[in-house]
Amino acid sequence: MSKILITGANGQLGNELTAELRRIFGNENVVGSDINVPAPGTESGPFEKLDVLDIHRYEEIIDRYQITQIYHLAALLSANAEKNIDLAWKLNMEGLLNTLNLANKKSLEKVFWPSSIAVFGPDAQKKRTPQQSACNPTTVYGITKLAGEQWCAYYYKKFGLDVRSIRYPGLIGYKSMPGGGTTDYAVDIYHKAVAGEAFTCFLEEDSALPMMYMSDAVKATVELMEAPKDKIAIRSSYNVSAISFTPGEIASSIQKNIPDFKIIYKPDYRQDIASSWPDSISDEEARRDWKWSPDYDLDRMTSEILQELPRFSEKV
Ligand code: AKB
Repeated sequence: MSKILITGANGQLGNELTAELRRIFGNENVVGSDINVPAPGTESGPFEKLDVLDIHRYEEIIDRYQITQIYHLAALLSANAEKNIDLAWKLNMEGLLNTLNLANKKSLEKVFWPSSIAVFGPDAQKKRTPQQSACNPTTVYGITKLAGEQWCAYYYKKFGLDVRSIRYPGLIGYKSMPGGGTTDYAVDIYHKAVAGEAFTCFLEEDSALPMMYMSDAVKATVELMEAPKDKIAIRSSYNVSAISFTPGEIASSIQKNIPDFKIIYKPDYRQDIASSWPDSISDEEARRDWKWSPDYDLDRMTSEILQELPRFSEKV
């Protein structure tokens, strides 16, 4: 029986991935952990406060619950990382190395670690960026993700550790708020739209970025982790793609449902981060190796979020 530990379980992805893994493996077999403790009574399974830089506590939790798999999600995202480069390097790198070392020491079955489209820099092919395009990131977050990918590949080659990874695009969901990413405007915009307010966008109207609806991101993660080991040809991290849109296009998609919704453009430092990333991604390898295929396009995602967000906000 698999016993799973998720770090960063209170984050945007962690929250929804924890719920899905508990649905699949049973509540008691999925241990959530985060530096921030959830509100009392909101957890559906075991939860531990954990700073992934505290390797002794990390090891103690693995031992106590007899963990067999780790989903290591705790990290600083791109915009926050630019504001605190030392912490970004420390948390993103040491957190990953603690995870890989402990997984190796305890001979764990599998590890999942999220990389990002941020591994690409301005010299990568802009449209339908291939898996093997130049990786010369110009953000500290991208540098940590690129180094992390190389560490994952190293631990697989050197120690046979079964580490699997996805280069996530911007993730969009309505069940929890993201923190400190460049693509997060595409989450905030829906909150303003349902509140009947105008949205001030920190990116330019035509700044295209690769994006993905949260249920596709959770599906991709579970499918990658459940795929047979011999199908995982890429041990750094897989490109995955779903949707690509600009702030102007997401605003138009919202206006199909809320015609008087307004967007105002006030680009800030995050525009430089966005401009250094691809517009869209090619994910041939993920489609070939573990049959990846997304379910949501922009309009389907927009209608679902606009319908579900008010109901969800009432419940919490
Ligand atoms: C961010 O904007 O930092 C993240 C990412 C693309 O990895 N959502």
